[in-house]
Amino acid sequence: LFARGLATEASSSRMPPYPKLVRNLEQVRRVLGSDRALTLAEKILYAHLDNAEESLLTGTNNGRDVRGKANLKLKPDRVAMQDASAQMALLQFMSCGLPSTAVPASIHCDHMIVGERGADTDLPASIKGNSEVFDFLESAAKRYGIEFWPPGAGIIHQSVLENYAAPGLMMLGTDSHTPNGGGLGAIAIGVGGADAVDALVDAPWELKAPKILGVRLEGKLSGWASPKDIILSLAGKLTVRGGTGYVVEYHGPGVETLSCTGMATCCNMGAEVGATTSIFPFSPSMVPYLQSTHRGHVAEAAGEVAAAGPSSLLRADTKAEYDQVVTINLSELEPHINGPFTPDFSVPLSKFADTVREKKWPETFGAGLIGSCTNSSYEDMTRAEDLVKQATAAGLKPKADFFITPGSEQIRATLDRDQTLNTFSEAGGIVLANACGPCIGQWKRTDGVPKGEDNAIFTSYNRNFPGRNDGNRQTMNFLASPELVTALAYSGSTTFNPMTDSLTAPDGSTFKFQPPSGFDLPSAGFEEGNPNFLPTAAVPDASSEVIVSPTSDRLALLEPFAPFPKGDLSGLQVLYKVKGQCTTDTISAAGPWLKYKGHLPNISANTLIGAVNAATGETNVAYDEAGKQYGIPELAEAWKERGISWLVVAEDNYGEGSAREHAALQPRYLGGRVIVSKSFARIHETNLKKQGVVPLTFANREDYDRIDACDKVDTVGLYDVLQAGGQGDIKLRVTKQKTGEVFEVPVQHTFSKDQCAFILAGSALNLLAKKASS
Ligand code: MIC
Ligand code: SF4
Repeated sequence: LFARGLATEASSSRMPPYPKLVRNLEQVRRVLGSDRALTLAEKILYAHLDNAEESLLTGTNNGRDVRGKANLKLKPDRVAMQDASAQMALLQFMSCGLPSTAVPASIHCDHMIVGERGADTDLPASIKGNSEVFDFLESAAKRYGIEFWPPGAGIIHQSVLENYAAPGLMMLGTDSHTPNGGGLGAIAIGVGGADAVDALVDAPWELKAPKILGVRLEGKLSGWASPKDIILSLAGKLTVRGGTGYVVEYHGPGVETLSCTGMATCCNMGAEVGATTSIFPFSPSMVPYLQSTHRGHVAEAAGEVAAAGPSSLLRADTKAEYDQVVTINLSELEPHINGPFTPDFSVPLSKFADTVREKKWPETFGAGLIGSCTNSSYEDMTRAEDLVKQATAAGLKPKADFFITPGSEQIRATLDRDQTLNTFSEAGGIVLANACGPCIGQWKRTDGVPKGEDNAIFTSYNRNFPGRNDGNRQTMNFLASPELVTALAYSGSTTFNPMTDSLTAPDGSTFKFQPPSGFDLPSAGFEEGNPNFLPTAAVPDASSEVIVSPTSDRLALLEPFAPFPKGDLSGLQVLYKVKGQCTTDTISAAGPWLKYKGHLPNISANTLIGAVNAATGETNVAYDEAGKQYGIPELAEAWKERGISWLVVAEDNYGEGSAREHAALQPRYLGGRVIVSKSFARIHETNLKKQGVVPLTFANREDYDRIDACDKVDTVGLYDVLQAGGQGDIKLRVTKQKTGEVFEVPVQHTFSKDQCAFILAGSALNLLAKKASS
């Protein structure tokens, strides 16, 4: 073991470089013209450009059309990685041969921890079961000077909010909910491991300049409505694709009425609408939050920067223009429930019971789960506690199982001190480890619901894809605020509306919940908790040996992928034509597969196993040229052995959901060269390019109907486009397997010059390694 310690007020790496950023913003204004009004997101992003002039003036009609056009080359201030994705990120970083990371970085052990019986038993068991991976991460952290938050310390986004996020900071995180940090005014972006490596080696990180979607908040929340309802209702309006290519920027008078942690919840779930990130301007509630999390010095410095008013780095210019604006009146906002199976099916509470009956969803449910990285703030938990106290006073117990996941040791210890956890436990609630647990399929459900049986659960999490929590694709996960999940758990009924309906107490009396009330922040400050959960110091130590055993089934060093051939791709075969939703969970399932996150050959055995066959409606059933039936990864493997490269044909928002780069690495490893879809989710599209897989979209969406499994496909013009740095047209020449008919379909791409270079080199990592050795 090596030194652990909380970074204190003196820690410089937790202070955004304000003087530099303010200077950079002045330069940006010089480049774009001082009369150009900027949004908050633009200010922070552009102030992090490596070369403002080059990024903002190239291909942008002399700076007039930056959004959606410019390729921003950015220098983030820090990187955070979670244990599942950090393995691949570090394996890639290690192959660059540097002694330490170029920017401060942190690793958070959260995804590999199971939720079953409670923290005391689950945590030691999970540490034991994953010791090889945790040891690898800890030794790499020590070697390269990365702060290591051990298992039990908390979930990445909660720890980042409590320690690193700050107004004006720009950070990358290898997890799609990294935008949680926008609740503290940071531009925090979720990326794949290869993108994180750019920042870790000091190479500029590239992002197509996002458009800006303004969300204007008016009024003030009251009663049952909570910050979660802002984003649940917004997700209903925007859908899972509506935020693609946008930063969601909150503004308007309602902002000042929200708690800092409530704003983080809104930003967290911006990932569910596909947004690049979400952000709030510097606002009053950020100050006490920073102070109570030992960063009074950051609050003070940010306050000084923001004092310049709307023209400052930390606020939008008065005349800032948004590409789209959605207005939400908080005073009229109703609680919402989203789901099942997609986070954008949003129903106001008052209509939910009718919807349940109409859709024939189960009228009872088995479990209510609150907490996670999305909703485990002091405010969330004390509001839930208030409801539990009301029900307990009436002699009621939850009818559904009730689980609580604190987001971090700091919040857990504080809630423990203030008796909140005790209130939950006495009511029969089970407090799980400070980790992802059930949110990522690490839930050993013990209530005996058979696999394959329709059933419902309510969570205050952010995701609800099929099979996400308990591995049962029939479990309908409804997303709601922690308050609502708690109240519903007392009825066990999906049609219960705590705002209007009553329950019968054991003494026969009628019980009706009063609207919940809680506290934004603990009046006695936050507790530090178990000192063993504090992070290690960020001092590189070359003597730390990073061990990857050649016989391990959990970790494997990466072999470089072959470079692109000297010409177009020919003789590709369609491995699978996917119907409907295809998330990164579909492409690379989590749950039991999480243990292979550091072992590309082993995890590749789950490739696309959740994907629905467009021809037959079957899941994970593929057919080869002779009609022989396979599982998808098995067919890919068989074709790989025969030297056949393949492609996948898919519908909209392919790769939605997470930052999981395994969803790109695995197809690449198994011989996948092209994904052609109706549209892509942003992080996944970038991940594909970084790993040398070519993402293309149909120029005519109907062409999806013309290509089938086992058809042969050649690219036409792809090689020239790659060589020309992204200029020119691409087509696919399709030869129908059944009839021999040949035709061409036009396709589109979004390659930047740099991305062309990655694809030609075989992967971004190959290119980095080439640059490092030359
Ligand atoms: C998720 O919420 O889906 C995850 C698990 O946190 C993923 C990361 C991963 O798959 O490693 C994410 O959001 O990016
Ligand atoms: Fe963990 Fe769930 Fe948050 Fe992802 S969304 S970081 S799995 S708690």
